[in-house]
Amino acid sequence: MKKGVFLVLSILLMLSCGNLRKQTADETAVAQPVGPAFCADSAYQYCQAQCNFGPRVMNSVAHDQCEQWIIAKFKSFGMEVMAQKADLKGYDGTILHSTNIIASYKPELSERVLLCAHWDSRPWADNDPDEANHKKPVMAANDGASGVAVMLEVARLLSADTLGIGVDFICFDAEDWGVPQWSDATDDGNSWALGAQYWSANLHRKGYKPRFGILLDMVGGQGALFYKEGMSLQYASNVVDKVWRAAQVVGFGSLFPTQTGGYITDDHIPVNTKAKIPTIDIIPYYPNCEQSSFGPTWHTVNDDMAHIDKNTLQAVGQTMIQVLYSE
Ligand code: AHN
Ligand code: ZN
Repeated sequence: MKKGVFLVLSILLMLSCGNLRKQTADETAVAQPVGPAFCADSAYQYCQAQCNFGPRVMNSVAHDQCEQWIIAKFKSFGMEVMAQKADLKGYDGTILHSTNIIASYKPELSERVLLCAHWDSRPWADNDPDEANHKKPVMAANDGASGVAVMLEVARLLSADTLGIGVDFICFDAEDWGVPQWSDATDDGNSWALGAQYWSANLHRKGYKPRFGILLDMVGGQGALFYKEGMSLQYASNVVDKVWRAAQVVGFGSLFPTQTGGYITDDHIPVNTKAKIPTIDIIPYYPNCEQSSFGPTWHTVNDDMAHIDKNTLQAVGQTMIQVLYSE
């Protein structure tokens, strides 16, 4: 009898312990960082290398030289690279000789993720505090080079490691020929993201259908905070949740506030509406910046390497690694 009671108690204890352990495991089942370490020094150098060509303004020599450099770089990491050329018409009638650069990791796999960024520089620093700069080109270290730099570093890491899904890196051209503030033309939003608009209507592969897309826009600025972007929440809230959770897991939650920032017309809009790929925009939001909610250097002559922060590149880059290696 005594033995029987002990047995029952033991079983109850075991069950409760098992149960307890399981609950504890669930509650503390905090995801761990996965994948290789993102190297911000390397990404910084890729940013610098693009800037060394000068502003990569449409129809310029620097633009074409940088195009060849980006293509060669992705190829050196073993990616399959496609250059999608198109002559696009700017708001002012200028014919823009545009190239969307598409680099693919494991192109044979059907399960894929899309990373994208624009690579062209804005021809006019029309948001500069000094009006004398309004028609000068933007170096675009942040607004252009940073997104490509993060993608190149991710590509470098993939080439040295292995991942069970395919990844496409698309460098969109002609994003930043949007109606300048000094122009009389009306800005209906359509003058921006011309390369992304073209690609979304002319996919590089028939039936291309990645699981989701992530646009990297201005991901290297000092003091950048990546609030959730409003259009991304409307089109792909599950992707926003996934990315913001990943940022937290890799220790950069403080750079990814969970509140909503702005509602931005950017390359991800045609990718969502025309290509029907759920795609989010990682773009900074500065709630207290007088110059611009995109930050103090946005569309100014100060968008240069002196205002790039390796910590910002690290936060976004390691978050991308976390997202990809968690798929
Ligand atoms: C708007 O100004 C509404 N969108 C700007 C998108 C952009 C320009 N991203 C970088 N440069
Ligand atoms: Zn811009």
